[in-house]
This record gives sequence, C-alpha cells and structure tokens, in this order.
Amino acid sequence: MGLWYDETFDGHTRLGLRVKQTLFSDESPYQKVEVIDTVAFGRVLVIDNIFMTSEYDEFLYHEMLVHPSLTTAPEIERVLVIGGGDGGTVREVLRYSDVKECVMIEIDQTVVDASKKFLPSIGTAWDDPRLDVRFIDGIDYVKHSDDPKYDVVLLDGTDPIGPGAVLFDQAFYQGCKRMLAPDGVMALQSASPLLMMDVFVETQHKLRSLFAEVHPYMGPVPLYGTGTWSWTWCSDTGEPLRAIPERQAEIVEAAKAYNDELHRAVFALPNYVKRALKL
Ligand code: SPD
Repeated sequence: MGLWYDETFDGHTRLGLRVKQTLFSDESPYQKVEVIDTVAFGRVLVIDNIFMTSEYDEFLYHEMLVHPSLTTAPEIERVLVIGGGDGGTVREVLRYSDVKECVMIEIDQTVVDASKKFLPSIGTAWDDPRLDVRFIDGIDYVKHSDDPKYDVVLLDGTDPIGPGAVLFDQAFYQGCKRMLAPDGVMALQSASPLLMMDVFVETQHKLRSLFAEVHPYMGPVPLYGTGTWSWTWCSDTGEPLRAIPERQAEIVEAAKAYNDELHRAVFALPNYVKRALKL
C-alpha cells in the first residue's frame, strides 16, 4: 500500500494522498512546512498538515483567485498579494502587461524558499523585476503602511485555523480596504461553502459591512476538502461580470482554465449557497 498522507477536515472526513517521498520538512517560526511528492497530485505543499497547493490542480485555484478581479478592475497598475508563498498567485498577476508593480507580503520565508526549490513549475515569475516580495506580517502592513494605495488586493491565505485565522478577521479586511484605491477590487479565497459553511457565510457578512459590492463565486479544487471552493470579489464600484476584453485576450491563451465563459459561469451560485446568504 505504501505511505499515505492524510488531511483530516472536521474530525470525520479525510483526504489521503499516496506519497512517493517527502522532499522537504521543517518547523518554521510560524508553522510546519512540508513538500511531499505524491502519486496522483505531483508535488504538494502542506502547511500544518493542510494541503495548500499541488502541481496537479494549482491552476484551478490560482487562476480563479486572480483573473476575475484583474480582468474587471478599472486599473491594475499596482497589485498587492498577501500570502501566496508558493508563487502561483503572483505568477498569474504578472501575466498582465498593465501590471507595473506587484508587492507580495508573506510572513514566512520558509514557504517561499521551499517553493522556489521544490515547486519551480508553480512559481515561474519569481525573477520578474515588477515583483517585490517582503517577508513581513500582512496584518501589520495593512494596518500601518503608508505605501500608495493598490488597484487590486488579493488575499491568498490558508484555512481559518491556527495562525491563518487572523486573515479572516474583520480588522484585517478593514486594513486591506485601507490599502485599496477607491475604485479598487479585492478578491480572496473564502473557504468551502460545503465543508465550512459557517466560515463562508460569516466572511460574506464581514465583507458586506465594508464593501458595496460583494460577490462570491465557486469552482472546483480537488485538493481541498469536498473539492468545492469559493472566492469572493469585492469593490465599492464596478461589476464582477464586466470583464475588459483586451485584458482577457492577453492572458487567455496561457490560462489552463480561465476564459470568458467560465468567468460568467463561476458567479452563478447554487441554491443552497443563495439561501444561506439570503440572496
Ligand atoms: N484548504 C486549503 C486552502 C488553502 C488556500 N490557499 C492556498 C494557497 C495557494 N497559493
């Protein structure tokens, strides 16, 4: 049978991957960081026993986090990414020629160093001169920074468990909004509505208290619990379905999943989600 690595979700359900070998394992000052090589999902980044991303399905997550906001924001010159230490999110952001500067705030340098070494197919844009990676605390940054405002803010955090839980706090979202230009767009991963309905609904309420337009959208990510995942598009102006065709044209050829039809489709919510959100 060989060796298996399990992520246990709620004490009752787990997803197991058959492991070929462990490539990296370290206890950083913040968390346990591992990279395992698996039979079915290729190399997988694991943080505190939670599967973060895999070579097999990372595009489904990263393209969906990035492209609905980058194709709809009025300006995309300055982009802020919080988290995303594997490099998949900044890779997608830097596909746009209109992006002049992408600041990535990641608290844990161990995640970036391990990803650069063991997940080179995910982080293909580390050497892009527009990228500015800072190993500092994102909470502190959005609360106190006097950097110029950003056109787009993307939150690529972990699950709301352990140290990652603060990335789901109202105070953190307020800070992110403080860093956003008035017409800017923020997008974030917002958990699985099936597995974490409470977190999902609570997150929507927190965001609705801050932004005039809050639109969750959904798609598959097989590596994550239940395989059903959500992201949320937020802004005070603008509309999530009004994508700029020239921007889409620039990235669609390299995209493995994103296209205009999918952009429209992911915002269509199933009834159980609409009812939970009283839409
Ligand atoms: N259940 C795990 C959710 C992790 C979301 N973020 C992943 C980071 C990939 N860049």
